[in-house]
Amino acid sequence: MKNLAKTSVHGVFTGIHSTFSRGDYFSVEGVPLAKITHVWSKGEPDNDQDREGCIVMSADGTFADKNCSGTFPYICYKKFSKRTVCGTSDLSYILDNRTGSCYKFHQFPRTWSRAYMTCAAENAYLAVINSETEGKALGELFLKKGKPLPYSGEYYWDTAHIGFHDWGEHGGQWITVHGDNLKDAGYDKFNPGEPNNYSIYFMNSIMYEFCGGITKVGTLDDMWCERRAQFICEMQPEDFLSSDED
Ligand SMILES: [Ca+2]
Ligand SMILES: [Ca+2]
Repeated sequence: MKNLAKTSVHGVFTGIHSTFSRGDYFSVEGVPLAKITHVWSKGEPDNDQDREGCIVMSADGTFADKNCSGTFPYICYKKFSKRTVCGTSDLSYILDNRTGSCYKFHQFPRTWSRAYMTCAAENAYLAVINSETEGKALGELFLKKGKPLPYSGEYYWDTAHIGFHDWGEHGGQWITVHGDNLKDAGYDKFNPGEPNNYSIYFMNSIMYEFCGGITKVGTLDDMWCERRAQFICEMQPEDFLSSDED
């Protein structure tokens, strides 16, 4: 980490924080700071304005406490483990032989952009439907894996986020996260009456439906990006296989 931190003049976030009890630092794995070799930067830790609960490693390798809401580069690490046919150690990704893609159904509802980020963090992407077969397969996956959510305004309960979006000027131009329009991507079958761009007044502004979703019968719907929904990530096993042959 010291070597990597050298490249950032502002330092990098470590996984050491005191979220649970201010001033009592532990790593994300639960190791107390006392058991981690460290040297504090000059004048640190100062818990400036009583708002600092995360540790940043400076370019010289010393530690400073900082506001967790601050913006710093960060380093991810992952233990090496055996990968499945999908190219990931995440056993929730299942290969569907009908489409040749691997999918993971996320039951924890998120907004569209958080769902997008979650898939990216798993080395996948918000599912893109490329054929009638894939539309059907994802509808079935939703039907099978979808979890009943509380019937409230906070969640979609019959639509899941997938990877298309009304980009740019928000003029009803539906584009996948890979940049194709739906027809070119291979599937543009909206649910009857959709896309309807249903609008409501929300937090002092009008909210329109600029994000893409799928129903349990595999048809498409336009949805509010900010309302949380379950979602589907997709990854291509070929990416893993071909990179392995190189
Ligand atoms: Ca696909
Ligand atoms: Ca709609």
